[in-house]
Amino acid sequence: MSQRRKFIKQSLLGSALFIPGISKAFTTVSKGFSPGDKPLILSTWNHGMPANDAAISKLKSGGTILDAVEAGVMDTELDMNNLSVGLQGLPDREGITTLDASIMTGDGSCGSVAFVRQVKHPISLARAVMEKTPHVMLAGEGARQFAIAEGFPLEEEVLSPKASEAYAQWKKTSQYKPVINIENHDTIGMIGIDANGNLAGSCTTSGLAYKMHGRVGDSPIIGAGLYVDNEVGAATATGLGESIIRICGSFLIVELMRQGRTPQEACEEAVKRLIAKNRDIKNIQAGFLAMNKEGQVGAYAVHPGFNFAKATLNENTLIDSKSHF
Ligand code: SD4
Repeated sequence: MSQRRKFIKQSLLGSALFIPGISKAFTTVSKGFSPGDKPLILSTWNHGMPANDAAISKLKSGGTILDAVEAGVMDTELDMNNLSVGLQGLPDREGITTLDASIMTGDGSCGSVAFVRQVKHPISLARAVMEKTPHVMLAGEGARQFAIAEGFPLEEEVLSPKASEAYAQWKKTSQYKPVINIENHDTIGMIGIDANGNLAGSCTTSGLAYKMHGRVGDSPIIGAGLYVDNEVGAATATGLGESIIRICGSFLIVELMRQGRTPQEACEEAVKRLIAKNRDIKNIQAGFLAMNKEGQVGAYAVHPGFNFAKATLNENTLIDSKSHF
């Protein structure tokens, strides 16, 4: 039996061995989850179900794990019933929908766009930033110019009927209180691993409803909304972006896993840290989703209501996350 297998077996028996220097190769099995399947795709909220299906079908048709996490969230970006992702998402205070997205692979390649308008698939624009520029992040008008140069069609800037109705309602009081859903629909973050252990992730959102014009959340910030490292695992976040940026949430989780925590333990520690670093936690929802390179899974949120979808080649399941409160 290899050293690693021996270690996992011991971990399952409840031992908490920590071997400095070589610990990163050894991870314990997440409590409550069976040891990993590969390939595996995880994504946030109910809309993760159809997104996972799209990602898995991309893998089945020969796509890479990067192709899969892009195709998966593109499905959500087109969902007219989704008011938190894509151009049909709820607008900012000025009535303009602006989008944030990021994409990353386990070798450290990453790209993102922030505060971008009129682009139907910001995740694909983020991928183009990653693959075709020397940069990691493009924002606002520059991102839009890059989209034009790359041949992305620009959409007409009109709110979807549902967003328009909600905005009209909001304008009656125009209360400056960023709205974060604690129900089961919001930003999509997706992380995945292929059969060979290559990881990738994606995250895309229209951000907080009725945010200030120009506000950027955690989703396009590498290390906050998304982080992926083939040596360790991957994490993504949803919820109030400001609270997640403050703790570099996704990077924190990957680093905790590198130090030997399970994905579940790492997500719980990140929520603890977030609670410690943010005031008014009653009104802040944030949720984290992680996997390690063994394909073991963790999820945890500040408040109840967060769920995620977990898909293998044969099965796609919606799972409720545990929460601190
Ligand atoms: C943001 N994190 O822009 C996103 C919004 C979100 O659940 O995930 N809401 O802050």
